[in-house]
Amino acid sequence: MTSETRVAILGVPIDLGAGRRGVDMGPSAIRYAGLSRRLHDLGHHVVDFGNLATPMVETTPLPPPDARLRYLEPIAEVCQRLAELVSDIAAQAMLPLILGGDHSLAIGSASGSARGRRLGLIWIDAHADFNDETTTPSGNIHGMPLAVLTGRGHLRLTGLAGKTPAFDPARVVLIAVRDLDPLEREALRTSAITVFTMHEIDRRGMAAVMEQALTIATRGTDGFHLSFDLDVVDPREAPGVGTPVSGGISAREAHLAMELIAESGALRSLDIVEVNPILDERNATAELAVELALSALGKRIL
Ligand code: HAR
Ligand code: MN
Ligand code: MN
Ligand code: MN
Repeated sequence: MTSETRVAILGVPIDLGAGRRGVDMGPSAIRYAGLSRRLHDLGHHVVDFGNLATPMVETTPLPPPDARLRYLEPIAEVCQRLAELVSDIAAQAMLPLILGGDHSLAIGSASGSARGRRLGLIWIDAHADFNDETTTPSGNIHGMPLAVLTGRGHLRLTGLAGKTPAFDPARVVLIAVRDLDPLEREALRTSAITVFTMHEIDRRGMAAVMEQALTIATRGTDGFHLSFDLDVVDPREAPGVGTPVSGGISAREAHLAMELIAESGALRSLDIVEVNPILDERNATAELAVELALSALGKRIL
């Protein structure tokens, strides 16, 4: 029923890009929820590549209090290795499934996936992650990956796809955003990225929004990368995330989005990020992450 995909799981236990600890344990929690076995039961061929080696906060020099790009060097180094690995996996006709970890890792995963091909980008997140060092209120790099991937940011980060920008903003869609910083908002308004805020989802429904998003991300491309931040789901259903924001999409709406993504047949790689087991309730958010990955990879009720 489900067409078999060769899925390559890769964990990136990093939390240097976030302002709060704990998302480094996300890959373990998602694996513990049965990701590999359940993908296999769905009919896929699954290879778990384990975790990328990542530095931890305790053994990394603390950035100065006024840093605008906190932990730039270690994050850039991790993202560079991640980009190589994802690019190699994709070249072997496998679909990379990257487990986070904070969202800064998408700089590496999405860049690696976009090497040598023209991909669209679908970003499902409560946040826009569109800050740079001049607009960030926090200096946290997990608030910057979408800016970097569309060509705005530090040179250590913007070139990892072997081209800048890694993604043409006209082929990038941001979905279910509801928390923007003032300068980030201005940058987003003047960019060519298509933004569907919570307002559009409430008004038009997830199905209509996703249909349009998929058209944008696939027109003239070789498929798309999906970056899915669990904080997009309302904290009542996904409490275990680094930066919860109320007023999010329901778990059902998230499933619908994933099911339409699977139906498109154009998904080339995906990130599942920002799961924070410290704040979770009996691993419910990690279990939701697994369910959503299954939907994105073809799980159907009937
Ligand atoms: N916009 C804020 C900042 O730049 C918060 C970013 C939070 N990011 C994530 N990823 N959790 O979406 O600091
Ligand atoms: Mn098998
Ligand atoms: Mn994010
Ligand atoms: Mn977010």
